[in-house]
Amino acid sequence: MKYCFYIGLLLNILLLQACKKKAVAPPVQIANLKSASSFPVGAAISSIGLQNNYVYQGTFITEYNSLTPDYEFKFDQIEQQQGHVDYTACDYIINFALQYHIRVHAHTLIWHQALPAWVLSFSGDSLAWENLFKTHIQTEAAHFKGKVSSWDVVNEAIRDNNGALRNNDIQTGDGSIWRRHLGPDYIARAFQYAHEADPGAFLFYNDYGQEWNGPKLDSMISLVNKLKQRGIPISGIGMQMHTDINVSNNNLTSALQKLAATGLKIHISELDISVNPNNKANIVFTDTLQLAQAAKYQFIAETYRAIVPAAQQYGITTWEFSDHDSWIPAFFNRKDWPLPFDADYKKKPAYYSLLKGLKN
Ligand code: 9MR
Repeated sequence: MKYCFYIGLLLNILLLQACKKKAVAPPVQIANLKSASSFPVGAAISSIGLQNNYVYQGTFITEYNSLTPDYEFKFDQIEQQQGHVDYTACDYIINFALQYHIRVHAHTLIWHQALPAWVLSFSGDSLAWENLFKTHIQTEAAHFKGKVSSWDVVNEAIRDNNGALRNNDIQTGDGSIWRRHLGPDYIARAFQYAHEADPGAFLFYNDYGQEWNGPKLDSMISLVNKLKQRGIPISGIGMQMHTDINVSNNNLTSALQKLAATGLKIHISELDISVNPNNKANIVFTDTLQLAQAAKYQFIAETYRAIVPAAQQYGITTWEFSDHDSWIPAFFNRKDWPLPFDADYKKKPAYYSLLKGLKN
C-alpha cells in the first residue's frame, strides 16, 4: 500500500513535468520559403510533374507562391500546327495556380527557340511575318488576360559574343528568325502588342548572362532604357541566373546594381547553381560542394534584397526546384545537382541557406 502511494506520487511528478515541458513555446521556425520572404518565391514547374507526382506537387504548394510554366506556354507547344491552338496543358497550370493562390509568371511569347516547324519554314513577305508575329502574341496574351500576372514578352534576344541582337545566323542556332524577318524594332512592337492584348499584365524582357557577360549586360540595359524612354510598356527585366558556384560575387553584385538602376522590376527568373560547370565526368557531390552551393544561394538572395529596392523586387524563381527535374544534366550531358531540393525532393543545404538568405 505504502509503495503504491510513492509510485502514485512519482507518476504525478513526472506528469507535472511533462505538462510543464509542453507549455514551453517551441523555438520559432520558418516553415517554408514563401513565408520567409517579403517578395514572391517561385519555381518553374511542369504540368506533367503536377499530374504525375504528388511529392512534386505537395512540395511546390508548401514552399512557393509564384510559378513559371517550364515549357507549356511556348509557341511550339500551343500551336504545333498552324491555326490549331491548344491551351490544354497551360489551362491545367492556370487552374492549379488559381486553386492554390499562386502567382503565374507566363513564359514566353517571343523566343528564337521552341518554335513550331511551320514557323521555321514559313515563307512570306514582311507584312505576312508581322501578321504571324502579332497574331501569335495577341491570341495567346488575350487568352490568359486576367489569369497571369506577367509575361516574359521577349526572351534571349541578345547574343553572347558582342552584345548585338541575334540576327541572321540561324544556322549556328544563335540567330533569331524574328529579328531577321521583322527588323530590330520587333522587340518594341512585341511589348506594344502584348500590352494591347493584356493591359493589366507586367511585361518583362528576359535574358541570361548578366552576371558573367559585361557587354551583354550593357547592351541589355541600353535596350530597356531606350524602350522606357520611348514609352514602350516594359515593366521589368528577367535575370535568368543559370549560374554556378564559381561565379564572382562582385559581378553578381554589380549586375544587380546596374539592373536595379533602370528603375524596372527585377525578377531573378530561372535561378539554378551548377556545381559541375566544367563537366567533370567522375564528379561526386561532396560536402564541400554542397556548402559552396548553399553559400551561393544565400549570397544571391541576400544581395538581391540588399540592392533591389522593395518596389522593384518581383521575386526569385528557380528553374524547377528538385535536382530530379533540372534541365542541366540532360542538356549538358553531365552529372549536376543545381537546385535546392535533391532528386528525392529532400531539402539540401542549398535550401536552408536560401531560406536564410530570404530572411536574415
Ligand atoms: O527547361 C526548359 C525545358 O524543359 C524545355 O524543353 C526547353 C525548351 O522549351 O526550355 C527550357 O527552359 C529554358 C527557358 O525557357 C529559357 N531559358 C533557358 C531554359 C533552360 O534551357
